[in-house]
Amino acid sequence: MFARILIANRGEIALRILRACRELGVQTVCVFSEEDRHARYLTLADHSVCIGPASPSQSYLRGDRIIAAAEVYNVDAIHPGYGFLAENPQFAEQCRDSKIQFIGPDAESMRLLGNKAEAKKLAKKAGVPTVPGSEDVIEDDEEAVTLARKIGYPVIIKAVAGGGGRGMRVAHNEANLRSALYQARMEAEAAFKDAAIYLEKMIERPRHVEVQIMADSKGNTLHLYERDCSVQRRFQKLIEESPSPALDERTRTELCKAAVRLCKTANYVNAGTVEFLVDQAHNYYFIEANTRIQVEHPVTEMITGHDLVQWQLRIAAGEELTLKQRDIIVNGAAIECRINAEDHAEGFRPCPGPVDVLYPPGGMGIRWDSYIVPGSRISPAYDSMIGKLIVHRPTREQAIRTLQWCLNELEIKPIKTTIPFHRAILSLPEFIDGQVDTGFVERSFINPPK
Ligand code: MV4
Repeated sequence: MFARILIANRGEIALRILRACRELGVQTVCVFSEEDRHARYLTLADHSVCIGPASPSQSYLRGDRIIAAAEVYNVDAIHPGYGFLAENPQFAEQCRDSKIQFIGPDAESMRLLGNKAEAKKLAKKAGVPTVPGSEDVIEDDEEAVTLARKIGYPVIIKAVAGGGGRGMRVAHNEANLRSALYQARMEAEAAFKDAAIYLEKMIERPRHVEVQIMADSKGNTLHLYERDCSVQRRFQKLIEESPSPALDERTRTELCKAAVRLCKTANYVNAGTVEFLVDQAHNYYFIEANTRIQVEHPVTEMITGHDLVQWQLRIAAGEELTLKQRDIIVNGAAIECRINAEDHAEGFRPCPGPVDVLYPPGGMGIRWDSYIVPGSRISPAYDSMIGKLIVHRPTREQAIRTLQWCLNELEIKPIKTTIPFHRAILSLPEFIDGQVDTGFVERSFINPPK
């Protein structure tokens, strides 16, 4: 195992990684921006280093400064967390050049899966179902028009360098499609410096189901079942759960096996997620792969009892996965609510500010993953997540019931939070019945009168 690692992130995931290090007896170096100077989790690290001003482009995205800090403190490895540099193949390469182990996949598989058209080709090669659409990048508009006629409208244009919903456009007819192609290329060029796009048939009312993968460098690839993240708004996930209430046993087994095949074909190492759309008829289609630990990993940890961040460190240190697929057993149901500093009544407007009162719930099977303490401030410079409340119970019904109690108990003052939103969602019959798709929040959320 490593003697010392650097944590190249902030907030709850920095603390989550720090805790995993403590369990493994690994020393920690935590980088921080001037804005995060007084964050309480920094006092728990063995060393902490300021790497620049609040703006991520001048601190948490500065790979050069992070590697400089890593060299000064003589660390063995860097954990990138999620966001920031976590899926940047250039940064993974710079770590390798500096003889520092990047805790994640290598730059090559990151680059391959980061290119959505290449990832889709790989899925086909691995025998994983994909959405009908272009075999490759769309070069000219007539090709797109012909293809759309064949597969039928509506179609979606996606940026090859996109992901997570960024750079997507829907076209309902031919006239739409021509202007959408032009706009999509312009947007993709501006956002990703890569105008390449591809085309897919639009799956109507899909569910978002993703499979957690763990793979070591000795050729062992396991899945830790799925998470259902259909409760989201504008590609921001709000509630995640495992197991998915929408899958039958046969579909679940197939989907998880498909995700393992894809990762084996990519020679993927470390923790990863394979994302699928599941339609109303239970057909599943690969859409993209994420090469990082995800925000919602705790629901998988709770139902399987395995610590994903500890395994990330062990795998990066060259250890073999001692777990076998038959050791991964689903126990009960877990649901996570993301508690954000946002006003849902005002279109989820961010509401940063001070936290004077914080009273988190607790107890058996109840987990509060947060970096916030009374006296903290939610900064407008970063995302608005305050913490994650996760409940694990023998059944989904019990998990929902306990979550309601926990949301009543959780007190965060004086800022506005998404606690009331979660209480409302958890009482809706569609959610209770597990009948939600990715349009659920937009459809059912009626703004309360002011
Ligand atoms: C789609 C789709 C429907 N049909 N692709 C959005 C995020 C990105 N990961 C892929 N996304 C979608 N791709 C086809 N062919 C609908 C979505 C989508 C979505 C997917 C996952 C979670 C939430 C979503 C919300 C809106 C649209």
